[in-house]
Amino acid sequence: MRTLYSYFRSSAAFRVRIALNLKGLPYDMVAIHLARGEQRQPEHLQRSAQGLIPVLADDGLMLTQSLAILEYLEERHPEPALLPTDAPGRARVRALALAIACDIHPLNNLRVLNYLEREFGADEEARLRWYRHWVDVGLQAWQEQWRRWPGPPGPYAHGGSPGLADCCLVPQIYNAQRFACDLQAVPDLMRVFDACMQLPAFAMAHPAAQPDAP
Ligand SMILES: N[C@@H](CCC(=O)N[C@@H](CS)C(=O)NCC(=O)O)C(=O)O
Repeated sequence: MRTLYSYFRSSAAFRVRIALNLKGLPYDMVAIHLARGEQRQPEHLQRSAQGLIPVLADDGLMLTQSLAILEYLEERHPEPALLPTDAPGRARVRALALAIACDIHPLNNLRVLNYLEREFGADEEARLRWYRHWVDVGLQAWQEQWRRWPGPPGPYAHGGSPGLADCCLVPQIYNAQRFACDLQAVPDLMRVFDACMQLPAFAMAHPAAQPDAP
């Protein structure tokens, strides 16, 4: 049996929940309460030396890093595919996924926001400004990049079936909504988000649907 170490609001765990659901792979969920610091407890550091979630325990392996987990699931369970069959398509989808996972999300992680507060005295308003700035510029550039290299017609990020880019985009939009970022500037992304959220795999993975949600 697989176990996902998750937290309802974690967008990196949200990516993995979507992928497991899309592929129809059952899993148990263990909640790691990030706001209480459970990710830094010795028990969790045994799973992830970085003290992060998600971690997926599968087949005797302790897998970390959401994008590596998604690629692992894709290799082990190829259908339904998260990646296109053509190399240019795969490059496009991976670039879209990585633009979120490497360039937007890490700047706004809990530990980064906490460090800004602790070491630089950033108050709530300053942290919000930081958060919104990186989401706004990141998503607007994402939309521009997405338009410049058109993929197959939607409704998803790359054609008629959801994939790796959607697994990253949807949680990032959820975060942006939570922090009242400027989503009017990214109408194309909102259309993709809305199409994804119609699917049970995405709806079931949503933070509000998680057993550890308050
Ligand atoms: N690059 C990692 C990022 C994982 C990550 O940042 N997880 C966050 C939750 S979304 C976390 O565990 N944060 C704990 C903290 O900031 O202390 C991945 O994609 O798995």
